[in-house]
Amino acid sequence: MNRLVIVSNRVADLSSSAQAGGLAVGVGDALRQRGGVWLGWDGQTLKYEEPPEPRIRKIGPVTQATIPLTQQDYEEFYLGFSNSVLWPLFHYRLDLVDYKSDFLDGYRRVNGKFADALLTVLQPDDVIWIHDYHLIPLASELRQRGCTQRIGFFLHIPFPPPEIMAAVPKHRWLVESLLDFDVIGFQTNTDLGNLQHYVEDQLGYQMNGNRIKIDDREVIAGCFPIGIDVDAFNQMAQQGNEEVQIEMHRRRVLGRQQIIGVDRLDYTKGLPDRLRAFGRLLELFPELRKNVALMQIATPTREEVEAYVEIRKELEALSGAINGRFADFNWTPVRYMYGTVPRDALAALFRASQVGFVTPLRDGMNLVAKEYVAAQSIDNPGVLVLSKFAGAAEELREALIVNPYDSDDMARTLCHALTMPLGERQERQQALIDRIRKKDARWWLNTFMDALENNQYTPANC
Ligand code: GDG
Repeated sequence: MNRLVIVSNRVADLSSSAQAGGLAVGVGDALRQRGGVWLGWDGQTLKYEEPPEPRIRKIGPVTQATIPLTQQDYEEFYLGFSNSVLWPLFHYRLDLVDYKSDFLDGYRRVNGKFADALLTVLQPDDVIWIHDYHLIPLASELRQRGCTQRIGFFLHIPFPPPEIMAAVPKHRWLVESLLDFDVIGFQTNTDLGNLQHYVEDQLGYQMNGNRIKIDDREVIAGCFPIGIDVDAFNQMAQQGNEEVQIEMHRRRVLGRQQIIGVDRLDYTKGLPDRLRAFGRLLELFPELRKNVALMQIATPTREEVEAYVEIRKELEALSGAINGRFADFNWTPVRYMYGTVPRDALAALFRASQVGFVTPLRDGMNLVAKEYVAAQSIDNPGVLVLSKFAGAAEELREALIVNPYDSDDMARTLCHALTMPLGERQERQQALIDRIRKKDARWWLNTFMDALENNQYTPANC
């Protein structure tokens, strides 16, 4: 088996249980299974350039190789082009794009820096798997430096339609760079279709099945929905967490149900709309007041980008307004927490909540939806309420699917979920757990590796 070298913007601390972020969870699960090297930014910003050699640290079967960035890199590449241009744009939020030409220079420069660092650790038989929107030009940078290994790319976030892509400055260059990979992986068929439209209509290439012919090369473009380690998460949920158990017991005595939401505090996750829908539930169904609460955990992220500061203020105001309007001396309708919770407590909270409320306005996949399903017991499962704009909705068809822009639809669906009979809950749970088991973390790794190492890809898998 070839050595696997993974590259992503950040390298997660595999020894910590408080990781927040889907890429860290997904890639961490995959690397623990197969072993290999993981190269990325160490999170440090320096005033001066350092030599390209990364710092090496071994954790079990994984070698972590990390590099620092300069303050300028951080501002232009990370906060700038990656998170103020590509992130909003790929999530269909043209209104939030904040572009400056320095950002693009920084984006190119840092991709070159990643290529230089990678070359110092690469061996001839390695296979390279690059992750996410920060590193789209990396294959092209590596090829320019003579790298001949197979290189794959997985996009964790949506790939927008050509009309939206056209708003990225130098979008043609960006998509041409994407085609320098040997395998390009997307979360959903919608994303894959959007790439196909772009390459056929804008670049004039033909996609035959899942292959795009470019001169004498062939690129595989496929759909590889990311999965989780279902058993490990279920076990964590079963083992429980003492504080969560006590809290659950208290709620049982009071006959109260809990709706749970867990997200990075990102404007793509639809948090204000979610809180408004919960407020609408209490308005439309007064009999539910004092019988249900929403627990929303919002994990800090990208706090230096202005749009994130705004949404935090908005959420604090909204949760305050709902509580001010509906709370009683012995009932708080919204429990809003801005912080990070250990993963085992999260798993136990999912299991102890009657509804998983996952309503992004746009999301590549959304692992929280899969984790909520994995955490349930089949004896008395909760109900997943899922936005139709999450990539996960393409697979998880037995969830209650909602339009996150329609508060009344969400409120009624929440009421349906809270009152659903046991038999129907069990049927839905069984179907959902079968789906996430079939396409779990191992499936994701193996199907991608099959395409990358063996040039094999069967779209029927999707
Ligand atoms: C990107 C794409 C795609 C959250 N809060 C805490 C915590 N988390 C964990 C969750 C979950 C992960 O972070 C979040 O993953 P998501 O998939 O929901 O979302 P993104 O971070 O936006 O991930 C997404 C993903 O990449 C994978 O490809 O699904 O569409 O946007 O695992 O449980 N974990 C802990 N404490 C928290 O407070 N421990």
